[in-house]
Amino acid sequence: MPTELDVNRLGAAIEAGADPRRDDAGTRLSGSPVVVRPSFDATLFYRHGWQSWSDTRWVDPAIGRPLTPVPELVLQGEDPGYSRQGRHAGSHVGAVQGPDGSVLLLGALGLGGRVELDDGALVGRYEDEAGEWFVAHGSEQDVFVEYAARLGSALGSRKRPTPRVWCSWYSMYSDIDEQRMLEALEGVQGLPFDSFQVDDGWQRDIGDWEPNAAFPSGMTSLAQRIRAAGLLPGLWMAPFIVHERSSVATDQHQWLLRDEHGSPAAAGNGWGGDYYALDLTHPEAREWVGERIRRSVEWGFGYLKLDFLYAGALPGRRHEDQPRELAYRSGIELVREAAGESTYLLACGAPIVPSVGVFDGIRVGPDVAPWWENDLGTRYLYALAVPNTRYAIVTSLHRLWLRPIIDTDPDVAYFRSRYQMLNPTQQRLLRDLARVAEFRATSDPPGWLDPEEREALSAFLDESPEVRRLGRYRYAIDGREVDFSVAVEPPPEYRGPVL
Ligand code: 9PG
Repeated sequence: MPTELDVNRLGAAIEAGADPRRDDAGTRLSGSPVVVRPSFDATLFYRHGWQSWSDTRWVDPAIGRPLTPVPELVLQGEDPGYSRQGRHAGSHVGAVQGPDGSVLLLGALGLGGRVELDDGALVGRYEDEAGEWFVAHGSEQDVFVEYAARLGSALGSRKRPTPRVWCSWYSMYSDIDEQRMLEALEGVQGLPFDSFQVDDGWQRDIGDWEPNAAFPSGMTSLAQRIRAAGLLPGLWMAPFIVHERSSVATDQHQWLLRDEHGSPAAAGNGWGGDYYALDLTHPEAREWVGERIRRSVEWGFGYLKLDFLYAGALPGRRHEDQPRELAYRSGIELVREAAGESTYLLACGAPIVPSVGVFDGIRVGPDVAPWWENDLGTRYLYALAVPNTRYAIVTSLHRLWLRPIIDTDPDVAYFRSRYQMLNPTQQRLLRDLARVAEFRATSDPPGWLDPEEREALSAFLDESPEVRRLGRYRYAIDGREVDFSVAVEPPPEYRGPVL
């Protein structure tokens, strides 16, 4: 018989879980599994994706389908092992909404927690050592605020001024060179940016973090030019992955995460081949990562966008038998130590909760794109993390509760009409999301903007509007009401051009 331990008028019965005790806003318990059964029938389940790009939103448990078996290719962004099970499941935190709109939340305060919806109950499990849980029942706003506060106490939080960033990716993609960077730098003069960030394309290879032939003057020189322009030099790196053709992958087999057969574990496919994950418990691999980070800071970069970080937390065999998210945590702590306290570290493609307290900011959704939706990816393959603005908005919007403990980067906003398939309303929605998330970035080279668009960008970077939350998807921005539900449930006429 389950014992009713509704210590705080929880709206739920705790059917499994050790040592339940009162907390001023809910209940703490420990163990694995813990089972928390709402006293109501769940009408919605909050599914929190594992890493930056993973699907995060409220799903209807009756008709919303969990991720179903689809080719491995499209599982990118999902936590391996959880995406193929038949139940709705998420990482670290899950919640259900009742018919009266109240929300019951179950959230892990440690690294390896997973929450699924099983026969109407929230079931929390730790992958390895059992840790602590926080349970609360109340308004959506309140329970997530309380969970974030407890996560901040458990894992730390770093709040410092959020830089306004120009990033090269969403206009030039990997087609960058020194000349193009200097032209863009010239173009942003007079616009109120704080950081100028060079994205993917500067390096010789993934795992070979030296400037390629397109950057003949080297990275120190580029960083100096950026600093001389009054901006904080920013650089993209993917320090936890190595391409199969890189010298680390070919020469340092013992540094790689292994699968059950002892072969390098697959971490993904891109840049014309497969890439592997570094084993962050291996002392020499750690030394190498630290060295790469220290060097980019020595080059003069004070803002690092560190990408594809999930690789450090993939399941596999490691030099030291540590839980995978603990290995990740020790890897990012090493990165922080190498980068120094004053370097702004932005995590991308990163497990969300395990990154809290170490990074200054984190990407909270998949990549935006100059189009609204990618029908092939989202509709037919159920690969919601393919670049598309609609799901970038949806996922980011459902992660804004993290803002008190880590900067939430919803990705760039667009101001350009050139190379643009988003209509003006869709572009406005993306800018409003940046205002609500309080993270402002764009990739538009000022040379692509007409005077009016440049003016809009300048005003956007300068303003600090008063933002009020009016509902799950409704906000007032300086008194102007914005409704993001058009992205969550777009009316047919709103869907706009597709790929
Ligand atoms: C650079 C880019 C940008 C971007 C990042 C990340 O294959 N994939 O699934 C895939 C996902 C995301 C992605 C690239 C590929 O984008 O989010 O801002 O830095 O890397 O390569």
